[in-house]
Amino acid sequence: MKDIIPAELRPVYDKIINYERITTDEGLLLYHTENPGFLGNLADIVKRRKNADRVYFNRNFHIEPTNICIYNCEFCSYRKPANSPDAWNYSAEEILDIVRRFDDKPVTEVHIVGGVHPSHDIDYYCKIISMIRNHRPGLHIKAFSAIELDYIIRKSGLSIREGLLKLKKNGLDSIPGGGAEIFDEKIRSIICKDKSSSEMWLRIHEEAHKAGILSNATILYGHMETYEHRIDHMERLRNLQDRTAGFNSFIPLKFKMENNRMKQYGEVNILEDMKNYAVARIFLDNFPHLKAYWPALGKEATQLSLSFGVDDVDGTIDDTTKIYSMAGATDQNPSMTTEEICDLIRGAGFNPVERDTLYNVVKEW
Ligand code: V47
Repeated sequence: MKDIIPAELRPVYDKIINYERITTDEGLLLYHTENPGFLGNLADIVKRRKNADRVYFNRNFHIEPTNICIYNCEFCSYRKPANSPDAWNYSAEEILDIVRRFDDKPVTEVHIVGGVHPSHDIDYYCKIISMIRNHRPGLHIKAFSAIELDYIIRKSGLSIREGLLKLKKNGLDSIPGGGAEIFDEKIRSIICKDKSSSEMWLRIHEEAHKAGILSNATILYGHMETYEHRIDHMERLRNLQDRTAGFNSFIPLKFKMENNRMKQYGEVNILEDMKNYAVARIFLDNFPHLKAYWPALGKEATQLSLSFGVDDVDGTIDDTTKIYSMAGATDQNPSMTTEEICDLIRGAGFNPVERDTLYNVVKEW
């Protein structure tokens, strides 16, 4: 492999091979390389050190309590005005009915994320999770983005720590990675101007980690941001992870352009997606897992991503999320059986491992 390394990348290559952390400038150098195969090989080395030839998935479903939202992000295809015939806002009982539909299925996780509804508060959120907890105690509740948490905790008058502990007491197990978008303040002020700040997103995750609640992190890439912005985003995450070690996985989310106000940016091509996974895997040396969220990326690109550092494809989903279908994703009713996921993973030369949310092994398939 050494013979085919582009000259300008030799020092970075040596660092990676020697388990050394790369700098932001070196991360940028990787983004600018025109040799995706080389990047894939490097990311694969890093991935195998962490996860050998395992690729993880889980059996999960989503609940999206509402698509009414006080924020109006430019990239969002999911939000609807409260008076729209396409708007919804479920009661806690309706949410429990969704959970009941999975009573006879071996799911291990419910993922709950929605809009920031103006009338929701911490008591509504606590009610949802305590009803689910009582109904199905073994189900892991991964719920509420930092954006929803910021709103309901601020409204409650509690400190972030107190709010998180109250939710934890009612059954919250972990926090998903949504709402991070792009941390760069200038880009954030253009694509989601009134949303919680980057500082607040990072603070909520830090407080969660300190309170014993693990979480994920995302980036929304492939629109108006530059490589510098992506590296800056990942550096802020890497710094936080150095302090807390509370992130499980990093999930790059490719911008999808349908039915939102950012269509003019188009969508990046598959090589750019793969390059982004590879650089993320190499740069985020303290993140145990890198996830390709298949409902957003599509099944074939997800399979390819396994050769670019990805070790997790998320879950069975069972047609329970609309965020990406509304933004034009290929899979309009995303659902995969366990067998289909295992075939996808094996087809790329890896061993499928069913995990729970915290990456404990449920079954090696
Ligand atoms: O924060 C919204 C993104 C996120 C679009 O933690 C869009 O396991 C692309 O965070 N194009 C929500 N992206 C989804 C999310 C997530 C998904 C799967 C797993 C986990 C996890 C978290 O979706 C939002 C936003 O960044 N998003 N609209 C769009 N048009």
